[in-house]
This record gives sequence, C-alpha cells and structure tokens, in this order.
Amino acid sequence: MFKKLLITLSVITYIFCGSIEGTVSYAGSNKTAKSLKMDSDPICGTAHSVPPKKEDFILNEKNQFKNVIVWLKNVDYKDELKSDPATIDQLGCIYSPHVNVFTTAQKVFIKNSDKTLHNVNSQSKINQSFNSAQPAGVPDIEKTFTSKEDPFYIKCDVHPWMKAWVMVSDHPYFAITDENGYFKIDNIPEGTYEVGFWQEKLSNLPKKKYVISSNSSEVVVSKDATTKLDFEFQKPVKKAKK
Ligand SMILES: [Cu+2]
Repeated sequence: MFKKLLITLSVITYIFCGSIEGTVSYAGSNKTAKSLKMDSDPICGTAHSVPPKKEDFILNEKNQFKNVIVWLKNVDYKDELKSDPATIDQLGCIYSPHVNVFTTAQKVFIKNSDKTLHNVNSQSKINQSFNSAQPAGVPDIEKTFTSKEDPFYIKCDVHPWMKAWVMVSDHPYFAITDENGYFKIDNIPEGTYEVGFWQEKLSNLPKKKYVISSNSSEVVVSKDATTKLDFEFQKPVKKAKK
C-alpha cells in the first residue's frame, strides 16, 4: 500500500513539471576574439597548432552567446541533488570547461594534463578559497563546493591568461548555453520563476563606470509544456561623467 502511494506521488510530481528553452544573444556589435598570448611558457605555446582565442565573449555569426549561465533564482529545493563527479582539466594551459556550474553535492576533480606547473587559485568568497600548486603528474585536486555561490573565478598564478568560472547551485535548474546560444532546463515544477542570465564580461562590468542592468527575466512554467524564453544582453551603457 505504502509503495503504491509512493509510486503515485512520484508520477504526480512528474506530471506537474515542464521545461524552458531558448537562445541567448547580444544586442551589440560582434567583435572577433583575440588570440591568447602564451609565449611566456614554451610548453603552453607549443601545445597548440593554432593559437587559441580568448573565451570571455564568444558569439557566433548570429550574435548568439556561448557560455552564458542560465538558472532559476530563489528555488527552495528539497530533493536529492545530482552528485556525479565533474572535472576541470588544464590542457594546453587552458581550463576546460571555461564556464562551470556545480551542485553543492558534486565532487570536482581539478586535473593537470600538461607537462608544466599550474597553480590553482580559487577566488571564491562563500566557499573556502584555496591556492594549490599542481606540478605535472601529481594527482587531481579534489573539491566539493558545499554552499551556493554566485559565479567566481579560478585563476593560475603561473599563466596569467588562465581563468575558469564556477557557479555553485543548491538546486538542479540551471544550464550553460552552447555555441549557438541555446539552453534547455527540464523537470521544473510548474510555477512562476525569475530566471537569471550571467555572461562573463557583461555581468562583471565595473559599477562605477557602467549602468548595470538586471539581466533576468520572469517565466511561467506549465505542466508538460516547454516555455520559450529568449534573452538578449544589451550593449553596456557608460555612466555620464559628472
Ligand atoms: Cu597554469
């Protein structure tokens, strides 16, 4: 009887869920990304036949944004969280992936696949920060970020161009846009939500110099339906000089 009730309950939960999907784009002009200069460490430079590009502002020809974090704000999530381990690799002196969202339950392995020394320096403010030298061939650094936190970066003190971004979520409703700016978030309980959009450059503009826009949007999720939610980042507006 109890088992039957449990099954019925889980079916109900399933029925009352929906999805959101959409494309994130940019209203400003499309600039070609600059190449990274890796000359200071020959092991990094020779790892690439073509010099890799900067990854902080990646648009396709239709001005659609890669690597935007999309997430539901203010969710009170009580179920078990995704806990399969994740990896950030250092390969060719680049962090891969460049933008990451982990849950508070996930183990993260930071790997050095290069034959050179890296120094992993986390700029987290809520989760405990760390600063660990990682010579070639040493075991992965294992971390779990146990508190929810807005995006912060991890840098390498040996190679100043190396940067990866990490957001920590206490619920599973998030996505990172692909090379066509596309995202989809599934299994969202029906309701009205505020959706946040984070882009590495546009969400980190200095408040003194720029008018900061909210970069969020409201959405209604209905059962068994996929709600369309496209979002466009506006071109940054500079504050008038006093
Ligand atoms: Cu490095």
